[in-house]
Amino acid sequence: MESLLYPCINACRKSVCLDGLWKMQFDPSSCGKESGWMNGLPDSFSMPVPGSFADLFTEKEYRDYCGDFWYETKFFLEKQEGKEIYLRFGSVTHRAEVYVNGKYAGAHEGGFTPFVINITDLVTQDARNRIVVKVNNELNETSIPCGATAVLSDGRKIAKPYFDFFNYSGIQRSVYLVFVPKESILDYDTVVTLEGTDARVDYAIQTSGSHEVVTEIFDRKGNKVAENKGKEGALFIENAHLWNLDDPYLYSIVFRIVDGDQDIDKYPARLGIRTIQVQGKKILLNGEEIYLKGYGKHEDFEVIGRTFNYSVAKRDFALMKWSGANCFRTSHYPYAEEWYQMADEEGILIIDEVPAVGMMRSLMNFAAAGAGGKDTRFFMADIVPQLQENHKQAIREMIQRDKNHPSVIAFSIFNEPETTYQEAYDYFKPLFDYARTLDRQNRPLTGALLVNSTPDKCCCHTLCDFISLNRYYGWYIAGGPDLPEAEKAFRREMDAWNTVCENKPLIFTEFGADTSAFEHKLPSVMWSQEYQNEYYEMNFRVMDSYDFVKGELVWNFADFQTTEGIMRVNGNKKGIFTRNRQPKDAAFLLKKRWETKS
Ligand code: CKU
Repeated sequence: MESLLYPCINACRKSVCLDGLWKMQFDPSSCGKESGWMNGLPDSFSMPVPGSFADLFTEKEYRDYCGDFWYETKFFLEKQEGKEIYLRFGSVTHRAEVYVNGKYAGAHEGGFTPFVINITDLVTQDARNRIVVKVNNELNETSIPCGATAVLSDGRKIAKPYFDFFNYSGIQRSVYLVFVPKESILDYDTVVTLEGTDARVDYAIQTSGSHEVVTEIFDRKGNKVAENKGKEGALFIENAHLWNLDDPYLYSIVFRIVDGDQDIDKYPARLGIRTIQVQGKKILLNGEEIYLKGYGKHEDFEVIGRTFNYSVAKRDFALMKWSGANCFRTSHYPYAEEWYQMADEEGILIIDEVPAVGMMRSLMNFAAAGAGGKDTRFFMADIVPQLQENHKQAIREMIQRDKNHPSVIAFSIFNEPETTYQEAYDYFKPLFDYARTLDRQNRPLTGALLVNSTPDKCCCHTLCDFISLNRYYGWYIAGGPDLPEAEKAFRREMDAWNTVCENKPLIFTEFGADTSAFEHKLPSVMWSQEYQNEYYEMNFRVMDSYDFVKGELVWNFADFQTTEGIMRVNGNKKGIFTRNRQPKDAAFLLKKRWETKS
């Protein structure tokens, strides 16, 4: 198996970060391969890695470039004794083909999860080595996320996403050389059970050999609190310090492969002692009911696009906490791993979403290629096998990467697909079943449902452990002066969910109104800050009247970049904060509500 463990440095392992200024070259006619670009790019410019290339250019055709493009870097490799050498990409959007010293090393489909390639036999030690990556950012109906690729009359390709965020692409997350012993730790799982004031931690470790494994847990002061031997077993912590929202206490868990008193390999990680369950209409964290408050987010910021930046992320966590939020959804793709590490530290919950967005043919998915008004069926026989394979892979990589974070409380398997035909159920049922086999913590699974996925018509909500709705009453439906009508329609729909939710919680994963940070108007009009407040007041009034509503994640944390179009004004403006992270009026309304709402 491929190990997706985050790189670390200790006596047994090493990692070298290859981030920096790489070379890049566009390949609009896809001639790079036959022209031998794997041996070096003939006419390149410099490009930061990690980075989303789009907003770094001043030329429109480069910002919107769609097709093949190549990256290259060189690194000096010191002499290594007895180590396997891997190349690890945090993400390459949407697909990559990797060459080392001119030779094919491996490929990966999917732009939001890491992949590793064993390059031990391809590199030369004590010498400089060349890495070349062919990247492609085209969308189609079997890619995750879904979309189409249009060809203009001059032959240029243009991405037509079936989703509402800019198709940022490139080598968007960090690249590492990872050096591990021949016999190494590949993966691990932990499952917490609370027994009174004590905790039981069941663990399972996968290694590439058969030597003994030792697992130890240390508290924050460095005292050893539990130890066990074997690849599977249980550890017991007396008087366990729980991981909670107001006190996100983290233990360290250290896995070692041992040979007598010698360590063959060692991998240290953080461990939060917490449980998460759905019980009847309740969501329980450590056995106590919680109400989810927070945001749907994006990885999106001025200039850097989707590149992870610690300072931006720190500011986002500060704003989330300031507003009284306790949760965010990684709409619409798994974020950089550092987001989850920070959420563990900050005590913020995450609903982790796979990039399955755009599985719908309609105008609402913002697709120029969409067939609005026609048959909206999406899961047709010609695309299902390939789509399902890509979707399965994205689920597997997300769960493998993120399963051990205490902050991750649920996995979202889709965002707003077509769900009103039996084909949709037949498509999703095996994916939910598959996800359940991957998560030993048996976390709740969900998926965000679009407005036409009503309780009577939706075939897929039965697959979800809690129901997640994206609803826009007062924006896409009956906005402005019709707001009272929106409230009535919203209540009618909620009355219908009431019967479905007799024994299941429901949360809102999206609701929001586009709002200009520069518009004020009394009385309000749509797009003004006053209207955003009235919109939220109405929505909260409705949500508060139904006891099965157990969470509200507003859309969106901040304004974000999208494809150009008549529905968007230099991006989506539903942010509670502007794109540069300053509050709109609604931020204060949310803060007032969330500081007391439980
Ligand atoms: C959001 C029709 C609802 C689509 N939903 C998905 C999300 O990605 C969009 O940004 C709504 C919106 O603002 O329209």
